[in-house]
Amino acid sequence: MSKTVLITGASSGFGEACAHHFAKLGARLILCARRQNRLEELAHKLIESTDVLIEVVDVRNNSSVEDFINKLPDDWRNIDVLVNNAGLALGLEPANNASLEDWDTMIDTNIKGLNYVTRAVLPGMVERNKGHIINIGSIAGSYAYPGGNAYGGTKAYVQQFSRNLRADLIGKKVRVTNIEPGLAETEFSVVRFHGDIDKAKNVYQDTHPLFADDIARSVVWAANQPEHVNINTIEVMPTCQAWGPLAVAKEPSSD
Ligand code: NDP
Ligand code: 8X3
Repeated sequence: MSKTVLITGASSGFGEACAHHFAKLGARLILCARRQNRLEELAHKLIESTDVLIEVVDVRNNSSVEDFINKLPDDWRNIDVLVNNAGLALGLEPANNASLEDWDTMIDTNIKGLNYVTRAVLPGMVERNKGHIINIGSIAGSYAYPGGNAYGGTKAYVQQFSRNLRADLIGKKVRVTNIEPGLAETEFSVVRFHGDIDKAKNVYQDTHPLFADDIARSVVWAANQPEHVNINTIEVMPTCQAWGPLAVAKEPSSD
């Protein structure tokens, strides 16, 4: 695969695993996230198998996203695959108790950040009539669960935005895929619980969750389809996860 792949949120979890999988196929990698040390460690591991460019970028900051994309060296400008992976959940409180600041951070990252990177990269893809945007949505964008509130809302946005991108790109050879993982053990829950490792571990205890490699395989598979094939959506759950019954609140009668 002689493609140039840009992965956001490459410093851990799915993004880091995608970097390893794409590197194995010989793709050139542009990796970004906020934690420079993590990116450097990853680049150090990958550099023997492929060319790697790292950049510290906070996707919430549109001017730094634009700067980063506009100032890419000439031989890195033609991005073939964008993996819009940077994102997070914060909190699992019911909406009436949830932190508005957490809601804003999720919206700024999962929605606005994804928009900024897409808007910066897409014109080049359209001009070259070639490219693939792979968004990382979530099952939380399709199925509601207690405490999912704003996080699920942001991933519903990713789902519909992905479809609308396809509508805009009709007639162009630019593909769009939304990958919707279920329960997956990464740093996701540590972030969700603001660094409470025990609480995060408890989410996966006595389960066999997805791991980052499971999702990276789906991402790479979608990217490796022949150019006339667009994988619209991939929804992936661990076998131990399924839907429950809809909740019904019972009110005991007074007589
Ligand atoms: P991780 O916490 O392991 O990885 C999240 C990545 O996003 C990190 O590399 C982090 O890097 C990056 N990131 C977060 N905020 C920003 C920002 N403002 N700017 C740039 N990068 C940022 O979690 P996952 O790998 O699990 O999550 C990846 C994606 O998958 C997310 O969009 C998440 O919502 C989604 N997802 C996760 C599921 C799960 O159960 N794990 C299931 C379904 C979807 P840094 O902190 O260095 O900036
Ligand atoms: C992460 C999956 O079910 O924890 O997006 O929200 S879930």
